Amino acid sequence: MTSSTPALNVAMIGYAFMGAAHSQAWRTAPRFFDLPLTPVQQVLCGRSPDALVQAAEKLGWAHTETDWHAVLTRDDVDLVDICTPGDTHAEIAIAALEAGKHVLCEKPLANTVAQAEAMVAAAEKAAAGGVRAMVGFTYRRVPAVQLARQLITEGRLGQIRQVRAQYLQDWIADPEAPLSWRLDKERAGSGALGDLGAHIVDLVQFITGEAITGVVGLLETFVKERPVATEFAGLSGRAGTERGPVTVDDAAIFLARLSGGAIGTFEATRFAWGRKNAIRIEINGSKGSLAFDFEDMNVLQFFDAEEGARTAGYRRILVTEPEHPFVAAWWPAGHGLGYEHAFTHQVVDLVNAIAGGTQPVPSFADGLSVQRVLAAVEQSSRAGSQWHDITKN
Ligand code: SOE
Repeated sequence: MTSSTPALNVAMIGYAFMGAAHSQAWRTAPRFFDLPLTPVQQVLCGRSPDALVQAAEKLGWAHTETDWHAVLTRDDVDLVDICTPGDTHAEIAIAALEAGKHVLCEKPLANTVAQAEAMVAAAEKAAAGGVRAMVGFTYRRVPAVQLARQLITEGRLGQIRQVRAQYLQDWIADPEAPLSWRLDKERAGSGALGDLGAHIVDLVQFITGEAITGVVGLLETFVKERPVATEFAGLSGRAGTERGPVTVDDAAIFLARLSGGAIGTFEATRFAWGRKNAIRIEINGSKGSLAFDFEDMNVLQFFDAEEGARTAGYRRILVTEPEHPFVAAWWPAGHGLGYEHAFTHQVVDLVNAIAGGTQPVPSFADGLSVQRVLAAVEQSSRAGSQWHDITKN
């Protein structure tokens, strides 16, 4: 693609589900948005040479590397996009920032608070030299979520009193669903809590503008052993018969207090049969309520309590007008956006921040604040669901 704006050469580490989503975002962003820099899909990095070459061709990457260290020595790489499991985030992100590369890192930021703190320190140091770091809490950039944030900022909900947040999936509700890295504490950090709970913690903190200050948590693992997936069976040759332990939570629920005085209930599970990717957020304020469900992602429900009782009711706002965040770049009103568009919006905001010399959000510090909540929920659950005050850590 020829472009009139300077190139931003990108290297991406990992190319599974998130890698595919990020690839399409890097490719699409400059085709729909006017960007001050043009992303170039320069290098794809992964460990299996044959699969890597095939993925690079399919996803549109010009070159490949099988060792991420080699990526960081390349002069033709300006930004490193980390789409690997959580246990590798800290090491790669810190090394990339030290090598002067901007970083986009998938969520959750890390597997532990200590790793996340080290990443924040590296990001702050790098920022002094104009090198930027951002964590990929993509759902912030769904237009309906942005509109929710705008309405709250404008005071349309008044004082926030109560928050209800759920992230419901069902992909391991079947006890015979195979083990994957997402069920391995070493690699994923935690289960539904970090994978799904991290999103709703970030969304609630973003939409309300308030921080979670304390929690009471309860984690449960319903299925303690699962069949080992073929690709994880190693050399045993017993794929399909071998079983391995699940070392993470299957479901996580917690109560929370927010810095502005609101209280919240949170639920993250992979055991909600029939719910595929249901992120449901409901916020009640002194002047009204908002409700969002990702399974109907182009809609935001708004109840204005200041309207007379005769006509008041939840208003279904179809968030597809050019006046709505990001929408003007896409299709005419009513045509709707999907899951992948939020990834494109993430690239747009990141590229604008890099070119404008500003801190992209969510920052690594935002990622750390989520990590602290996740750790507090785990500690609370371990301690028999005792109250855990995050501000005292
Ligand atoms: C799997 O549960 C998963 O891919 C998460 O890891 C993502 O963050 C979420 O967006 C969709 O579901």
